[in-house]
Amino acid sequence: MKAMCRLNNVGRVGTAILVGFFSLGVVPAPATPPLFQITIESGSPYFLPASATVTAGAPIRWDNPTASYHTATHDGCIMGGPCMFDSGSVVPNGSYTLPGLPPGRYPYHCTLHPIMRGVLIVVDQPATPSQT
Ligand SMILES: [Cu+2]
Repeated sequence: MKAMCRLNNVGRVGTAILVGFFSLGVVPAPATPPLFQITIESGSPYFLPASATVTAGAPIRWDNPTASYHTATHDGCIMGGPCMFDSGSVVPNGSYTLPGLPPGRYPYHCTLHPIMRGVLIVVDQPATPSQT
């Protein structure tokens, strides 16, 4: 009598599958122009620089080192025009960053202190980056 004893080894189930996450998060995009920084001051001219020429798409950040709340509010927000940005109250030692604006001229003010006024002049990004 022959007894057949078979061992069925169903091993090797562990085929490692590596799922790459390379496609998540790295989106080729045009280089973002460098951040433009504006300082809020308690005295004139209040926004430094008060008249700022900024490249289209460049992030713009207002820093508030003063002891008071301030806003950076596009004039359009209170004049029935398109409201392109409004920081809301920026706390002392806080800041507000605007991701970027299309080309144009954007007068703005502080809603808490209407005497505080500034203007952003947003210009097209140069076709070829200048190297100086
Ligand atoms: Cu203010």
